[in-house]
This record gives sequence, C-alpha cells and structure tokens, in this order.
Amino acid sequence: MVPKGKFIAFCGGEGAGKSTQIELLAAHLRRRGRDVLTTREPGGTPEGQQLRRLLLTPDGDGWEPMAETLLMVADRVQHLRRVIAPALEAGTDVLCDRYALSTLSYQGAGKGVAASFIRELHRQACDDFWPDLTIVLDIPPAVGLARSKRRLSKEKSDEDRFERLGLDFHDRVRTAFLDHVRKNPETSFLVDATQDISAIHDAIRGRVDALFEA
Ligand code: T5A
Repeated sequence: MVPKGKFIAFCGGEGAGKSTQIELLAAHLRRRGRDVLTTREPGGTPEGQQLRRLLLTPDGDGWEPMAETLLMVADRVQHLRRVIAPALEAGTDVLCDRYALSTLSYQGAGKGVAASFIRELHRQACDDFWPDLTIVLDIPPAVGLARSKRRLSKEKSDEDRFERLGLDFHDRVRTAFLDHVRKNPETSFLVDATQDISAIHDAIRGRVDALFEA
C-alpha cells in the first residue's frame, strides 16, 4: 500500500476530548481543500460495530484480557483493510479516534497483556502499519472520567465498561500514553487536554499544519 493521504490517530484517556478535536481538525483540513475521513475504533466497520457492542457494554464484562486484545485487533484488521488503507490510497486523509497505541495502553499497561505480544500481533495482523502522527490528549483520569460519565448519561449510552474500571487502571493507561510520546517524539504529539477546546485545537492545528508542510 502506498498511502497518498495522511493518517492521524487520536488517543488518550476517557473523556479527553478526542471526538471534539477530530471534528474541529476535519473542518480545518477541509477548509484547506483536503479530502478527510473521520472514523473510530472499535467500530469503524459494520463488523466492528458488532465487536464494539461486545467490547464496551456490560455484555463484555467477562472477557479475559487476552481475548479482549484479540477482539480489539480483529476490529483493527477489518478497519485497516476495508476503510483506512483504501482511503489513504485514494488520497483521503484519515482522522481516527483511537488506534494501536490504545491497545498497548489499555490491554497492555492497563490489563497486563505483554507489550511485546501486542506489538508482534500488530506486525503480523496489521502489517506494522502506524499513523503518520498520533495525537495524545492528556488528562488526569478523574477529570476525564467525570466528562465521560456526563456524556454517557446524556446520551443514555451503556458503553461504559472501561469507564467503570478503577483510577489505578486509568493511571497506568495514562502513564503508557505519556511514555509512548516521550519515546516517539517524531511521530507523536502531546497536548494538555485540560485546556479549553479552542486552545487545544490551536495546538493540534499547528502540529498538523507542520506535518503537511514537511
Ligand atoms: N479501547 C479502545 C481499548 O481498550 N483498546 C483499544 O485498542 C481501543 C481502540 C472506546 C473504549 O475502548 C477502549 C478505550 C475506550 O474506553 P469510546 O466510547 O469510543 O470507547 O470512548 P473514548 O474513546 O474514551 O471516547 P469518549 O467519548 O469518552 O471521549 P472523547 O472522544 O475523548 O471526548 P469527547 O470529545 O466526546 O468529549 C467528552 C465530553 O467532554 C466535553 C465534550 O463536550 C463532551 O461532553 N469536552 C470538554 N469539556 C471541557 N473542556 C474541554 N477541552 C473539552 N473537550 C471536550
């Protein structure tokens, strides 16, 4: 696959504001004349929608961490091959709400599945395909979880399986995101997600504009 569009993933803890920022960035890029696709994981394909229900609602409370990892990666294989890769090949920029770094952080650091196994699985199942840029929205878990709970209750959504996990779990996830950014400064960008929405957008826009000019 020779990508012609740019692939930008958004990661971070619960309620960090990814969906909000993806919509703002998509509008900015479209104003610049780019063709943009916004999508998300899990659930970016019809098959993935079914996996999303199994993974995020109380129906999924019994999954072993390893089984959960394999389901997240199954969702990604469908998504990468059916949606992301064809769009990039056609010259469309793809803005994706979560990608492989979320599996490393949630199932790896959060639930104890070996990072080396998750990386090998990504190599084998997803051709070791990584975004041009991963934007990590950093937020203290207590702040993000409060935002997320408000949104879930407003939307009457039962997709709260990860929100129900303890603060120590969310702290491990956050540390994994921060470590990744520290180790991968060229391909990742950290933003303080406690700022107001427009300040966060300005920071992201600056980094993404630089990516397009590089
Ligand atoms: N998961 C996913 C894994 O465990 N492994 C994986 O490999 C993958 C791919 C996905 C879940 O799956 C897990 C991680 C997740 O738990 P989801 O419902 O898609 O579940 O949940 P999240 O990705 O966490 O998304 P959220 O909807 O919870 O949060 P967002 O998208 O980060 O935030 P957003 O934009 O919806 O904002 C949340 C609320 O905060 C407000 C918004 O208006 C909204 O009400 N808000 C702000 N408020 C104040 N200041 C700001 N700067 C704000 N920005 C947004």
